[in-house]
Amino acid sequence: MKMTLRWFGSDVDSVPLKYIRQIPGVKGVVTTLYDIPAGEVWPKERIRAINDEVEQFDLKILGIESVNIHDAIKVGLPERDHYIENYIKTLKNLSSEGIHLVCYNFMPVFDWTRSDLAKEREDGSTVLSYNQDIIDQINPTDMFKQIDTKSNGFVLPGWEPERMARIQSLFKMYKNVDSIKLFENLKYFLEAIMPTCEKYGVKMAIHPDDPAWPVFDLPRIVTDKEKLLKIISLVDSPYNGVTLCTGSLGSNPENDIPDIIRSLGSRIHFAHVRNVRHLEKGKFDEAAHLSSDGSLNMYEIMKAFYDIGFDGIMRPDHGRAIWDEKSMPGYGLYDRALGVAYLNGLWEAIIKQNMLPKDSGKEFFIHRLDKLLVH
Ligand SMILES: [Mn+2]
Repeated sequence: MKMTLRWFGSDVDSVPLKYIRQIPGVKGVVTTLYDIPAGEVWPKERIRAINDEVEQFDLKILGIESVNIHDAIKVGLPERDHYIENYIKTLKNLSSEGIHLVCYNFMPVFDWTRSDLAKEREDGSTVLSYNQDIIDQINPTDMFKQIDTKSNGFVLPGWEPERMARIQSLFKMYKNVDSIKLFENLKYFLEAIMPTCEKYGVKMAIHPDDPAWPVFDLPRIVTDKEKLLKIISLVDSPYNGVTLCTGSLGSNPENDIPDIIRSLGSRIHFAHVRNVRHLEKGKFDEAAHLSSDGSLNMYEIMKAFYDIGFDGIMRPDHGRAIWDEKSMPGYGLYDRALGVAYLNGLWEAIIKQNMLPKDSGKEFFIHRLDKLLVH
């Protein structure tokens, strides 16, 4: 397992690489070229420049989150082939610069959705929160305004102003796209890019929808075990994989996360690990990573990753806002660094517990340790 932190680039992120390097066990970042619109080719020089910047701090770019998918691909418009071609060029450019993991999502119109970006908790920290009753009462444009005014001045991924300016036309575009159509369009996209992924060794990792149910009557197809298994079977290639986001899938209490991890096994290429606190149906707050602070059993989740021999990229996900830090909501340094320390602690304990002499030979354990330990 390789522990990383998400980093949005020095122009955007409040957390400098210098600090990320000082978090114990973090050897890399996952990042993006925030200013390149979906559908355009990422130039090699830009990828090389951000790589050089990260390497100056003894870190590596271990994945991209995200290379966004143009709406024409998700909707299935005739011009999708052009945008798929561009996507393929970007994948080639990334691999030539040594980057072999790409996270993406296939959500119509909105990326993640929350009703509150700074809900105050009893200890004075704030968290992102979701309340279906509030979402049901507002229209998407007002929703954007609300999110924009509470984002501490940061542009949030998936909520870019230029995208939101087109919100009415985006809704129109998706008018005839139901979940069946969305699956078909995803299959078309995957079939087109997989030969390139296989040739250049780029692992694709689709991110679950957040929350894990339809929002504003838009279809959502990355929400539970059944659908995730369907997605990895759309093209049965090891490069067609998943970002296992415990918080997004965990927004629905019916999702059994350890079971989903074991079912997907080696098709999980990227792990987002965080906790959520379930409230009533359709309502949840984000939480600290610690199991007892939320509703998910983080030990069981990390144990499931261990059991599948997970040796991919992991990162803590959204943290609370604590200690008066001002950052993009969910993406401060402090609580995510606490999350890293906690997850690494669980991981070390699980590995060492499973090293106790058993029937398996010493060689097996050394091999497994080398593969699994944070290093
Ligand atoms: Mn996530």
